[in-house]
Amino acid sequence: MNEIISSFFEEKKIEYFSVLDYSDCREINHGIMARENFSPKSVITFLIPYYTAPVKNLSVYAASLDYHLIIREITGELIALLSEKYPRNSFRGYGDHSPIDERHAALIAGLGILGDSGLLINEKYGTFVFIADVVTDIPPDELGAAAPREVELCTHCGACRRACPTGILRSEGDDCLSAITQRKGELADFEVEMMRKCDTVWGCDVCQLACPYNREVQKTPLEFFHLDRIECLTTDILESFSKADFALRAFAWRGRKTVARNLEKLGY
Ligand code: B12
Ligand code: SF4
Ligand code: SF4
Repeated sequence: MNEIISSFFEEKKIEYFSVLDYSDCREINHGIMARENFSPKSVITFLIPYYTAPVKNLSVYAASLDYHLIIREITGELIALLSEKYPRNSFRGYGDHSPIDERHAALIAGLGILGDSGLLINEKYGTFVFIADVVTDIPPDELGAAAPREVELCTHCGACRRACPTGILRSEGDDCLSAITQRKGELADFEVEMMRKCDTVWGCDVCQLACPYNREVQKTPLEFFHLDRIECLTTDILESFSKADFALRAFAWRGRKTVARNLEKLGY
């Protein structure tokens, strides 16, 4: 492993990272690299643990400030550092909008195992990790890339499948509750009822909370996630947000209307 990369992550308190050959990754958005006229050769993949504490009516991730902010900060700093050493090379940082399947990359990098919940499970932080990546045209051997590993699977205990409110994990439902809470426009009565039952106005953590690998999940060492947490989102809190405050939240990308609708439907 390249020394610059290892010491950078150590300083940032990021314990799980690896370098992969881009060709070992699974491209899910073929357009991105072509549009940018960029020929990727390596991927630096890493985990951002985010568990803080239980939250009342939100997914744990949505209680903290928008995780894209910290992903942008970390990938930006890493890119600046690498650009000094490799001035002729190009870099792109991603988290969510990556050209590759981020779970697949983290899995073949050995950063965790694949759960039946569809999520990557890390040995220390359970499923409560975001996956981020920096893609570059530096050849993989120069960065000390690891060979891809076999994907290891969870114990298939079935707890996540049984707990899933929509049945999507049992191939019975059409949509994940996380997606339902984020959908614009009208929601069907049964969808609102599911949100009420799971007490969520944004996201869904049901399969994660049922998973035995999350029983002793460690809190994130990253201060970012402990700052400005919302314990329970209400209409009053939402209305008190200035435009700038609202923009710092993970649910901001769908606009105020969608979140306000969910709060109103659940009587918050
Ligand atoms: C679109 C999307 C969603 C959609 C659709 C989810 C979905 N299941 O694809 C919605 C809005 C529903 C959603 C919800 C959530 N999401 Co989401 N989502 C994404 C996004 C942006 C793209 C996913 C995608 O389209 N993948 C491509 C499709 C084709 O892949 P797939 O078939 O679903 O993936 C499976 C295979 O690749 C398989 N697989 C992998 N390797 C191998 C190898 C072999 C040999 C085989 C056979 C299979 C296999 O594993 C994958 C998981 O089952 C990713 C970021 C990214 N760029 O990857 C985040 C991502 C997957 N989401 C994430 C999170 C945190 C969530 C939520 C927990 C948020 C919440 N609390 O509400 C929920 C969890 C829902 C769930 N149980 O999956 C994290 C997952 C982190 C982790 N620990 O795994 C990601 C990686 C974002 C990130 N940057 O960290 N999400
Ligand atoms: S996030 Fe919720 S609805 Fe989606 S798969 Fe997990 S338990 Fe099912
Ligand atoms: S709840 Fe059980 S089946 Fe589901 S991901 Fe966790 S270990 Fe796997």
